[in-house]
Amino acid sequence: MNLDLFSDPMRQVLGAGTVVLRRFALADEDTLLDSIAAVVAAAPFRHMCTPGGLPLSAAMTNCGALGWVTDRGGYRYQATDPESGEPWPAMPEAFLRLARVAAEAGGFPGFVPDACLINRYIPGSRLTMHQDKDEADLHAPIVSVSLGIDAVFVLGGFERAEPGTRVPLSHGDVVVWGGPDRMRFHGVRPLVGGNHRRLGQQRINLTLRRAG
Ligand code: MD6
Ligand code: FE
Repeated sequence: MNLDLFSDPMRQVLGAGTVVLRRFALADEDTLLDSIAAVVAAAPFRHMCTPGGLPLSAAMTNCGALGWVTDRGGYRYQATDPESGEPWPAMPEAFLRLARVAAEAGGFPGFVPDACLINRYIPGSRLTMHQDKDEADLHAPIVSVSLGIDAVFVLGGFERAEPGTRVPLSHGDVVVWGGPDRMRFHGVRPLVGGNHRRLGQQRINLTLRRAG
């Protein structure tokens, strides 16, 4: 008999400040997908280039007061979409609410993101190991929402070369991380493929941040 009344199979603790909330975003699926479509209609996905001039494998866009961009000038957050010169689309209510309740479930109450980077992957797309360190307040958590086909997220250490833990992420999974894990290297393995009933051969990842 299992007397561990507190273990929850939908909740996986990966580190002192990192928890995976399995299927946490599923209840909001329709609203999230409609909100993403509206953002993408105003600020289409594009392949931004690294400061070295190489196009990123994942296509990206943003919503919220600030958006993350990279180009020959470097990595930064800015209030306008460089493609249009217009402000990024507003942060949808559904994103704000999900970020708040997920962060709270992960031990970070009162989280109000001002930036959401939206990544789109197709089979073969990947994200090389990196740290997220362009945000003004590195004490705030990041809430990451996976939608569409499966991916393998790699949660590394504090040095780029450290081997990481492979974390499979599926549609609706939410990762909340912050505190002592906030500066860990992490990345996404090349997507294998698959076909998702709502998103076809795509994975869309939302990362909700406090950037300003
Ligand atoms: C992705 N995520 O899952 C990429 N960064 O597609 C990230 O790079 C990331 O999931 C910071 C915090 C959480 C993340
Ligand atoms: Fe990241």
